[in-house]
Amino acid sequence: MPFGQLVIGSPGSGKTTYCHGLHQFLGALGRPVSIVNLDPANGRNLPYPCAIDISELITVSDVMAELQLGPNGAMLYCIEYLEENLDWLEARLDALGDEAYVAFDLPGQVELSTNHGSLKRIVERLQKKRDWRLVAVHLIDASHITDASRYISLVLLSLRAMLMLELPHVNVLSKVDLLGEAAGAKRDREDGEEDGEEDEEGDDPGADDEGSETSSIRAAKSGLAFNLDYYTEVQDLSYLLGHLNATMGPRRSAKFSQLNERICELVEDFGLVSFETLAVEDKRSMLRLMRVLDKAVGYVYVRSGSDGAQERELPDADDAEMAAYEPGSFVGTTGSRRGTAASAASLFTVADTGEPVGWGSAADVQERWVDHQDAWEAYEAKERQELEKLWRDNEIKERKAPA
Ligand SMILES: Nc1nc2c(ncn2[C@@H]2O[C@H](COP(=O)(O)OP(=O)(O)OP(=O)(O)O)[C@@H](O)[C@H]2O)c(=O)[nH]1
Ligand SMILES: [Mg+2]
Repeated sequence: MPFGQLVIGSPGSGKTTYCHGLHQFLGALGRPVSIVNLDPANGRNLPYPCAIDISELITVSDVMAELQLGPNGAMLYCIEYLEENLDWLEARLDALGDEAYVAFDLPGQVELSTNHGSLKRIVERLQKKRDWRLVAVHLIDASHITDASRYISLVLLSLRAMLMLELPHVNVLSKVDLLGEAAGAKRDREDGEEDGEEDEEGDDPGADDEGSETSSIRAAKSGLAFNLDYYTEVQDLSYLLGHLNATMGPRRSAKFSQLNERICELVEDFGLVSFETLAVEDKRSMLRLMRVLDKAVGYVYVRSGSDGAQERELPDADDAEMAAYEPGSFVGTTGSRRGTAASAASLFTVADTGEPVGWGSAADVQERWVDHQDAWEAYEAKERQELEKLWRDNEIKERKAPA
């Protein structure tokens, strides 16, 4: 059965870059991956090899020229046109085979995933008629969390997309490697503007916890109002009210405060939104996200027993870790085998690779990219140099060794 990721998010949130990264990452793991460009505004110079490209069917520029529409109207027209000609897409997706794993690179127009019906209907048809298993990956530029009102807007947007698409859904704060920079710029602006001004903010979300003073001071120093895990877990939003009200400026009124309060309550009542993080060039970050996505879409239980499936050396059938992952028909004893209930391809490249050290939580991401980015970069550069030297030395030794 084919699997796929529907990569959605606002303009510039990193969808195309992520699809490219995913192609390289899954390719390196030996997993199947095809990228489908469904953004009719993407030119032909896409960074990834494109398995299917909507621009062969229709492009925004052609629609703008022929129908005298603006870019947004032309985009919506293109997606409606795709819906009407879904056979075109289905035939090409079928050709990728039953074992396909596809990432759909979508346009940045958020209305496609929040209120326009075409994308939802396309997704429904792929799921119902073609048995596709899809997960929505909603990318959101992490720099928005430095501003309370932008953060709340994006939480609302994420909630809306979740309710609209009705898919397994993973929201992702993208470009976390730039978060330190964004937060630093915000801190510098505020230092300049509000020196000595009294703090109007709510209490710290960790105020009752032991050591909370340290964490709140750390957050304030980083330029974020709270630590990163507050934003990823969408914890008690009432702590943001002070920040939200402070951004209203002269228009500030009791009614606006109440509106903010109701919005926060609404998001909390649904209790659906949380965020993963992503720095696309960082392998550990990609690995962590893939583990979450594979679980969300059920890829950990995929079979790899069709023709051409790779044989892999697997551990003993009595292996406790292996057994824990394999529901149902566990066959074979030792050595290589194919097509067990939970495939080697999925489990041993994704689910069972062990937790990437030091990258299990938002606190680690904050440590790496916000609080001590320079120190980590220096450490990693040194590590890289040492490894390169080791490789060079080994190469020289091998060349010198008699054949
Ligand atoms: N530093 C950093 N930059 C990133 C990351 N992901 C994307 N970018 C950059 O963000 C910019 C926008 O990325 P795109 O992949 O084009 O974003 P998009 O969501 O496809 O944009 P639209 O298709 O216009 O909606 C590019 O300059 C990317 O190089 C990331 O993880 N880290
Ligand atoms: Mg794009």
